[in-house]
Amino acid sequence: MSECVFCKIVNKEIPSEIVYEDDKIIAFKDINPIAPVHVLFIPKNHIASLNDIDNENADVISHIFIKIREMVKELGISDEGYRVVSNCGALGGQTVDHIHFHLIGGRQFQWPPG
Ligand code: DGP
Repeated sequence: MSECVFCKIVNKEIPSEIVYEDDKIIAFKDINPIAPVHVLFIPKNHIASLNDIDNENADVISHIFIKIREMVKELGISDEGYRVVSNCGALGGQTVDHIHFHLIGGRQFQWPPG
């Protein structure tokens, strides 16, 4: 059994607030939201980070971005703006080693990030 916390969410071994799911991906609310909208999109198959994207798994990554596009339209934040972030590795601030895309929105963000 996987020790990965996001694999456990995929397998429903731990609870989460799922907002979208299909056979390839799942999206759920971040446990520690930093904005009014904070949803994590992940592939169901374990991919560790951006460093592990290749020609074999690129389809699921593009699928995630199509679903993000659909969700921001549904949420009505597509015109006002939002941010999609994938932290990679220690310096990038990645704390869960299962690739994920943070969809954050509903407030003003600054640049550069800290
Ligand atoms: P990152 O720092 O980019 O690796 O972001 C990991 C995010 O995952 C962080 O914002 C908190 C969230 N997270 C960690 N564990 C859980 C969990 O068990 N459930 C949910 N819903 N989110 C989690």
